[in-house]
Amino acid sequence: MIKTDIIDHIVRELINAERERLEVNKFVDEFPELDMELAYEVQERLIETKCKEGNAKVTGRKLGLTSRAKQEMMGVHEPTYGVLLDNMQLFEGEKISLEPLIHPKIEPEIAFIFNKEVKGPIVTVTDILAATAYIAPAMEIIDSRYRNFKFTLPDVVADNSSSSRYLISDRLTPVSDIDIRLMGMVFKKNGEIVTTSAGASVMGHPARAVAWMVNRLVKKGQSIKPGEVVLSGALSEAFSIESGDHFSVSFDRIGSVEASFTN
Ligand code: OOG
Ligand code: MG
Repeated sequence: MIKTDIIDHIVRELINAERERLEVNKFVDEFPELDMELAYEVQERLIETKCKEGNAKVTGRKLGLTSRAKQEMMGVHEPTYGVLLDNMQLFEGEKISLEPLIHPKIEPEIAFIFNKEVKGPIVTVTDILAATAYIAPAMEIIDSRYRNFKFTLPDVVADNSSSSRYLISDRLTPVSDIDIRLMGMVFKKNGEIVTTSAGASVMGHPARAVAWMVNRLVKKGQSIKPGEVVLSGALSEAFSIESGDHFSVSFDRIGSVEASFTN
């Protein structure tokens, strides 16, 4: 198959899997040419198609696999990124239906909300913080379209880094006098602590993960735009969700956010 046909094929399979709640086999076996470069091309086409056919709009971006806990859990050793769309956004207080999801997991994240453009190729932690209007507690619901949530790095990149839903607290905090590295995090499931972490678990500094992405986006002529949000990547491993579950993430200094799930 020629390259554009491979891209189209994978995009169709991934969109269909999400719509029909089906797991698909990873693509690297069928298409050995699926390297990281091609995978990001698939991701780009996937997002274009979703925007066109599903009338979705880009709200920001997400990092994936930025903490050692996540890399070990998924058996990969490099971060990835993906795109957030308006139809992925959830709001505080709403019950979240598991009905449209395949095998969702939830993870604690830090959201960056930008009020300035940030463009690579040599963006640093300081540049990211200078362009950040607010940070906020967040949770991401990931839902890999791959069978048993198993994939290689190019597979997960093609699948928009497992993006499914995201939830950001309405409490926004200016980043100015906060050392995000030292912000402790407590993650609870049904009232019990399931894991704890701190900002530094994300590549030493969550803003470093954001800078890493921005410096790669420039190869595609892309940047973070004012008003966009970026999720740092999970500070811990992810947890499977069942109907009736309630999760909360609390951070030092910036507050907490909660999510309740139903059928
Ligand atoms: C890939 C997405 C990882 C994170 O925060 O680490 C991610 C996956 O684990 O399925 O969103
Ligand atoms: Mg995540």
